[in-house]
Amino acid sequence: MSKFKNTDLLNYSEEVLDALNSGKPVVALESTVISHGLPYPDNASTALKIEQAVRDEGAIPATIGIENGKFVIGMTAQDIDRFASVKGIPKTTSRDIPVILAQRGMGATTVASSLVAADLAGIAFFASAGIGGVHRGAEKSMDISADLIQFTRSKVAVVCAGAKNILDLGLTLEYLETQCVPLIAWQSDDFPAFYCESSGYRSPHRIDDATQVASVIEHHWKLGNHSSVIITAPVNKEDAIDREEVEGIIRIAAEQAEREGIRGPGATPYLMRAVAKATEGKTVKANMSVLISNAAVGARLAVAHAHFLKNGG
Ligand code: PSU
Ligand code: MN
Repeated sequence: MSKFKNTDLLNYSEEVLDALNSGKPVVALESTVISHGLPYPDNASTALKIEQAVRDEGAIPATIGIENGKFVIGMTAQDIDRFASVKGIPKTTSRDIPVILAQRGMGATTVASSLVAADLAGIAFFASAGIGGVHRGAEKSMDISADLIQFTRSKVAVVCAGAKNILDLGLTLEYLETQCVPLIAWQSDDFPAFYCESSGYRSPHRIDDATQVASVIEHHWKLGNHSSVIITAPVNKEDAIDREEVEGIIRIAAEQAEREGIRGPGATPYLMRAVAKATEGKTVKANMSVLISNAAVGARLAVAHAHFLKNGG
């Protein structure tokens, strides 16, 4: 018998279940980035490299998706190839989960829905490159990613490179503050902007020591919060893109989205594609680099957290 909840909804890989039962560090990973974030076959090869980066740091990867009425907690290479190549897998955010489960279809999990699964599965860490946020013009469109709301509900440490500056990062930071979500910049001063090293905004906290990050996470949970702690790590310097360089491109893409009436769940994929096209793939390369480097940071912190717990917290 597993010590975890609602296991009838969870289809664990043997490796992930073994790791969780023996207190080994596990890092949950999303699948929207596979099914919607990058073109095939780059998406499949990147997902495998992300998993390898987690293993290289001594943790076990658990790529998450939905299939056959259950969350997949730990995809095989064949699962990853299926999520990368099958057309029309719906982008599944938190509110879509019950529908996709009931219909027993495939679902590519976003940051938000992956956190729902990780929390149920008993996985303490999740890593991705870019979280959703408050969209530019949200004062009119009210487009605020469900990722931000889910952070207030899921007890998971989230390692990311901040959010893309297709969003309003100032408002995103305000929202996280209002919602009491701790935000820490790992070994840097600023809130990063995905493939840009800095968003231009300072992070409220900087921590350079992995054990201290583990301690912050445990303090947050000991305080009774059933919510996330966000830890940001910037893209590697050599793959970083200049903020000014993308700003003009984003402006044009956002105006075009507005003209074409692109709203709702299609907005983020639309903007990401438009920016990738306008930078002739430069952002795609940076995208892959930051996905891999963030997974490595997530794994390193998950390893430190597991040690911290073994040493009595
Ligand atoms: N940002 C990226 N790449 C992505 C996403 C965001 O740079 O692939 C995906 C993530 O799965 C994230 C989701 O959770 O988009 C947010 O979508 P929305 O803004 O519709 O909530
Ligand atoms: Mn949205």
